[in-house]
Amino acid sequence: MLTKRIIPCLDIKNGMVVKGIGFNNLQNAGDPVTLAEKYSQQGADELVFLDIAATEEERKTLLNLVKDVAKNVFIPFTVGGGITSLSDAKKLLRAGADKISINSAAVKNPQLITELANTFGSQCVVVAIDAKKKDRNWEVYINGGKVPTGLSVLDWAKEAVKAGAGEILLTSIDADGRKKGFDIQLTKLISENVSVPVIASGGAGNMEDFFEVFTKGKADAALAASLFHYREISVQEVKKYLKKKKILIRI
Ligand code: 0VR
Repeated sequence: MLTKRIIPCLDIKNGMVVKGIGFNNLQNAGDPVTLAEKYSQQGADELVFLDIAATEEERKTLLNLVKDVAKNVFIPFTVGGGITSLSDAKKLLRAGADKISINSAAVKNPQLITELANTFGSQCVVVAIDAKKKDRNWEVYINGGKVPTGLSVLDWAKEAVKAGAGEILLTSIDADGRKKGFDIQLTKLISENVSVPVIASGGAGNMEDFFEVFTKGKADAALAASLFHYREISVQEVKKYLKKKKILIRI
């Protein structure tokens, strides 16, 4: 059994960390490199940087940010947001990112997943899926949670893994930023049906939420933003709590 991973997420806009609720009302949450160093010192297993503006200008900022982080932070980190081609991915990996995450571009062109996996290896390729509850199912949204695709999350996750995804980053838009807990049903459904690690994302509000998503949700890793950025709980405290609850964790 692999150890469960705790992954702080730094959503980036105009070079600063931002955080909102349900992908809206973004507030400034601090400097990315400072926060990244803090989380690394607190014992985070990995980091995710998500460029949620994903404009051309922002792309250059992100590249410089990746270089700065790679110089100062020594845990694996994933970079996502607006990646639409092999060359985008190559620049970010060359700058020091360990993995890249693709979302909208993968839905529009699943072949890109295969090209990335064949070029850089599946272990570098995270497919991010933003999910919104629809009746008794979940629908895939793209473009920063704004555009419904009509795709079932389960079908898309299976297709993405078949295309070469090495990991699934599964975000509940409904839960995002509310600190009311992860979407356990969604996470369990995907974790039970794909053969690659699933990172649960969206809604982390307290230490019990992590325990629940690792046990009932069967997640391999748990991502959180608001909870950590607003300093309500540290990564260490979460890890100490999980260790006491007999969850296999790196401390
Ligand atoms: P928390 O619920 O605060 O832990 O958020 C975790 C996760 O949902 C967010 O870090 C991030 O995935 C939200 N994503 C996006 C976005 C936020 C604003 C705009 C766009 C996006 O495209 O993923």
